Amino acid sequence: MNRVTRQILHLDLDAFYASVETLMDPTLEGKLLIVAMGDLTGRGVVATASYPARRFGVHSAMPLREAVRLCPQAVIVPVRHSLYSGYSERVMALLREVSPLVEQVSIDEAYVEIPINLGNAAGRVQEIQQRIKKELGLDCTIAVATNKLVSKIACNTVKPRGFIVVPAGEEQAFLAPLSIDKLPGAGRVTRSKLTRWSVRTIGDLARVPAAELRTVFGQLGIYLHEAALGRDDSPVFTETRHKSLSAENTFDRDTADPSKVGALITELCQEVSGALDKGEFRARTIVLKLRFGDFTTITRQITLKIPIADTATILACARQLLEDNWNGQRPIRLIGVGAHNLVEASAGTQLEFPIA
Ligand code: DCP
Ligand code: MG
Repeated sequence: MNRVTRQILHLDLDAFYASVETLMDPTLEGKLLIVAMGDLTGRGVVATASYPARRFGVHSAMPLREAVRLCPQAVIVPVRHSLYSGYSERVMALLREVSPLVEQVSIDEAYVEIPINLGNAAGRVQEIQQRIKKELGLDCTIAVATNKLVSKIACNTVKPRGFIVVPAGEEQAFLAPLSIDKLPGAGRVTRSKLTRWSVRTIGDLARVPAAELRTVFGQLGIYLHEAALGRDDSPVFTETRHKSLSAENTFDRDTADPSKVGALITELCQEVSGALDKGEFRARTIVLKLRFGDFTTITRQITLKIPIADTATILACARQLLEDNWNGQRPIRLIGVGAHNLVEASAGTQLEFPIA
């Protein structure tokens, strides 16, 4: 098989928001700590919890009320996004010192492609972990594997303060004993369909014939088969390969008023369109982000055959996504519109509104 062997590092900071809050107030060290969004008296939602608090069953996205019931002694502090962004940027800058091929995937998570000929890769990677601790005061977990999928899964198996290398050729064997819910993309619905083959582990999934998975799941089936074998060829997207633009805004008060929702979406689409024009970009993918009153957040996207930049088409995409994902009644707190998969303006012309 003609596979390029790569070394991909996946880094994820441990209990990120809680760790930053502890840096700000060292008396929180080792405490039962919950960082919460929204109303701290009960209507809020848990953003994250310190590892000691997790032992009580507290986890991200849990209603705060429930978290307080499980762990009444916990100290609760509100989220401070701008503070965490600063730390996030410093971590990413440090990673870029190691390799220019850094793909940030969330506020506290990144993939780094390490040069294949880098001597003593394991030692170098552990150095990064130590530097993040020493220079920024933060704990993180790092995994290295030959692809993004395996490094991400591996990282989650050794949290917190973990370090793991999955050697080339051992991907499938490494994944085999892990529960199927560790596989990104195998959500609740997919997992329930997989019970027909009695799939409980990733190894069980690897034994299901690819053709059967394909019949039941289509494209997703092909992914599931490849993933279970520990294969993933997806590239590490760096800034230049993966530009995106977005605009978002929060309502003063959660609303289900269609005219207010429509007006904000129009405004955001105009903003994104203006930014695309300015950078002489066009976008292949339009993303709508909705955060509802209970802080549940969804992002949905439409990918177009031809890249676009004009407000009318961006708006048509955003409205379609809204129609498909909002019942017109659930109060909305925040709306975001994003343009992803950007190309230079000269690379495509707008002819129509074709949805892939
Ligand atoms: N976050 C959030 N709401 C969620 C999930 C996460 O606000 N539903 C925020 C708080 C987290 C940060 O994003 O600190 C990073 O998310 P992670 O999933 O990486 O969680 P942690 O870093 O807190 O813990 P872990 O050690 O499991 O990575
Ligand atoms: Mg994390």
